[in-house]
Amino acid sequence: MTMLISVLALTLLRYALAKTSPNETGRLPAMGWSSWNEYRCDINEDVFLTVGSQLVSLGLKDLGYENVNIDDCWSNKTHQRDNSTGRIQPDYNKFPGGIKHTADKIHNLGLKIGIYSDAGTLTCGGYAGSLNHEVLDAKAFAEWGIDYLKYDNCNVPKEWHDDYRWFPENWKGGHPAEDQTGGGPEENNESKPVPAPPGYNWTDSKTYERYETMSKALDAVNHTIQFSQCAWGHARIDEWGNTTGHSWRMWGDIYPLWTGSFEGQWGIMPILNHASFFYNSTDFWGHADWDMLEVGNGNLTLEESRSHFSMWAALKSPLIIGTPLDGIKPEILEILSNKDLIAFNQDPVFGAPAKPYKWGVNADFTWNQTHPAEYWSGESSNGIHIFALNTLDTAQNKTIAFSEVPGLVANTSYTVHDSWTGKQMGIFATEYTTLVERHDTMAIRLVEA
Ligand SMILES: *[C@@H]1O[C@H](CO)[C@@H](O)[C@H](O)[C@H]1NC(C)=O
Ligand SMILES: *[C@@H]1O[C@H](CO)[C@@H](O)[C@H](O)[C@H]1NC(C)=O
Ligand SMILES: *[C@@H]1O[C@H](CO)[C@@H](O)[C@H](O)[C@H]1NC(C)=O
Ligand SMILES: *[C@@H]1O[C@H](CO)[C@@H](O)[C@H](O)[C@H]1NC(C)=O
Ligand SMILES: *[C@@H]1O[C@H](CO)[C@@H](O)[C@H](O)[C@H]1NC(C)=O
Ligand SMILES: *[C@@H]1O[C@H](CO)[C@@H](O)[C@H](O)[C@H]1NC(C)=O
Ligand SMILES: *[C@@H]1O[C@H](CO)[C@@H](O)[C@H](O)[C@H]1NC(C)=O
Ligand SMILES: *[C@@H]1O[C@H](CO)[C@@H](O)[C@H](O)[C@H]1NC(C)=O
Ligand SMILES: *[C@@H]1O[C@H](CO)[C@@H](O)[C@H](O)[C@H]1NC(C)=O
Ligand SMILES: *[C@@H]1O[C@H](CO)[C@@H](O)[C@H](O)[C@H]1NC(C)=O
Ligand SMILES: *[C@@H]1O[C@H](CO)[C@@H](O)[C@H](O)[C@H]1NC(C)=O
Ligand SMILES: CC(=O)N[C@H]1CO[C@H](CO)[C@@H](O)[C@@H]1O
Repeated sequence: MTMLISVLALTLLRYALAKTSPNETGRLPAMGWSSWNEYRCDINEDVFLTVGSQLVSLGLKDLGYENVNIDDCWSNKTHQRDNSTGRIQPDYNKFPGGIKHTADKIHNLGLKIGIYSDAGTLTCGGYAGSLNHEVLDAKAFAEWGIDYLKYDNCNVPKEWHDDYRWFPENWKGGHPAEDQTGGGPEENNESKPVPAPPGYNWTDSKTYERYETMSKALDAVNHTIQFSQCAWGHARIDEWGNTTGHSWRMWGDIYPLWTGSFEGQWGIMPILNHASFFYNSTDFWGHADWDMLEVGNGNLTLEESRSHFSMWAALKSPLIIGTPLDGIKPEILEILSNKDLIAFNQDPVFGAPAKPYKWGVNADFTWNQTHPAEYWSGESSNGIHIFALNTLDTAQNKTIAFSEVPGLVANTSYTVHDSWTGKQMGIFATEYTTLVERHDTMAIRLVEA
């Protein structure tokens, strides 16, 4: 009983810490579509209205993809703010009727609309940022009917630089709980930042202050706006992001590559390697964001797109589609429409993500940007989900030994459902083996037989 009470108290404490919002906004990972990955700055109202109607006609809205998110480059680049009111100005060539006009049309489709700003003086694309204009901009967004804000981290002026810096890309392994100093100096430092002392509380950082200021400005407006904090994992935002917002980016930008990086943007494996260690901060009301989906983009093979989608669903990352819906290939639409994986991502009862229970190619807890953890599992309302990623360049038979999977009970038979085919594969008591293609992921769900 005492045990039960302390567990309850702990649970309540956890939820008391996180930012919660009306209408369950941000309780579950966000789902939607964003213009950045494929359109970059080449956007206009038509892009979003077309996407909106396609989310509906392709059945994606019914699966939960409800946000149509305008990313960078929507505002007036040359004349950023109204001279007398200071209000941020839309680019009227791209949005002839203004943002509210677009928002109203998106709302008429039963969808939500997202916008983008930056916790610096300028956005990454050089448009107006919201630093020192948080209250004004939050009001404008609310008046326009904006439901979701992605808040980026470019062009932070010197006086707002952190005293200590933690950049996830500089972290090279170990156990996160034992590493407050990880990251070390920024590579192109002007100010020679030093690593934080052990036990440093990152809510004392200026990054925290920049994001908290916008968080409070959003709380003060008369419209619920989901807050997606794009601070790239800096200043250990995973330790405090659930108190200021609903999600927080964990790493630099994603790129449609299997492994390695391209011009500072990262492939799927390096991101998943970081996630193999830093998955713990996600629960209801707060989600580590491993960046928008590249499913169907670049040179990712179909198997790689499947792995990308299943692991992002498993991590309970926001699922924000980053591919054009116009002429989307049926096999790509099928991946994005996977009901079993979406159900895991959006489970109303279990908030924790899947966790690695075994690395696979390398010894457990090996930091390796080509071969991250391969075996993951997580509990859901529909059973235990297991994900087995094949990081090797040839097809592999992969075996799930039930005794290794947390939550499975010894000497119990389970019905195995294949999340990709939707088929029941039979009843198994000790293990389940199947062929996993190069860079593909086995995704199964086990229910006691
Ligand atoms: C918010 O994050 C902190 C730090 O990771 C964690 O202790 C707390 O449980 C989280 N709260 C919720 C509701 O997940
Ligand atoms: C607004 O201010 C800018 C810079 O001070 C000036 O160049 C511009 O003429 C002003 N525009 C209007 C409409 O007053
Ligand atoms: C930007 O604002 C200036 C000043 O109001 C205006 O002349 C110009 O047409 C605007 N540009 C766009 C693309 O809206
Ligand atoms: C960091 O400081 C904040 C604000 O004072 C506090 O709520 C939080 O518990 C502290 N975190 C840790 C890990 O001590
Ligand atoms: C906030 O919204 C409510 C409901 O729409 C409305 O009744 C109220 O007047 C609004 N308050 C302000 C300050 O706009
Ligand atoms: C909750 O959702 C309903 C229906 O969409 C909406 O009318 C209402 O304004 C929302 N309330 C808040 C506080 O956002
Ligand atoms: C995740 O959290 C659990 C429970 O608090 C802890 O035992 C484990 O060490 C954490 N793992 C990592 C990688 O931080
Ligand atoms: C895809 O591969 C081709 C040929 O190797 C290369 O030229 C192109 O840049 C790649 N595309 C992406 C998005 O990486
Ligand atoms: C990653 O793991 C592979 C397979 O064990 C190994 O060949 C490679 O050297 C490792 N890379 C690093 C950077 O440790
Ligand atoms: C996988 O297992 C099957 C059945 O035992 C076998 O026929 C096949 O050769 C194996 N494939 C690989 C790549 O090991
Ligand atoms: C599972 O079954 C085996 C063989 O019947 C038996 O030796 C073992 O004790 C059982 N384990 C549990 C936990 O019941
Ligand atoms: C470009 C630059 O100034 N780099 C310096 C960053 O800080 C490290 C450690 O203090 C120096 O070794 C670099 O020269």
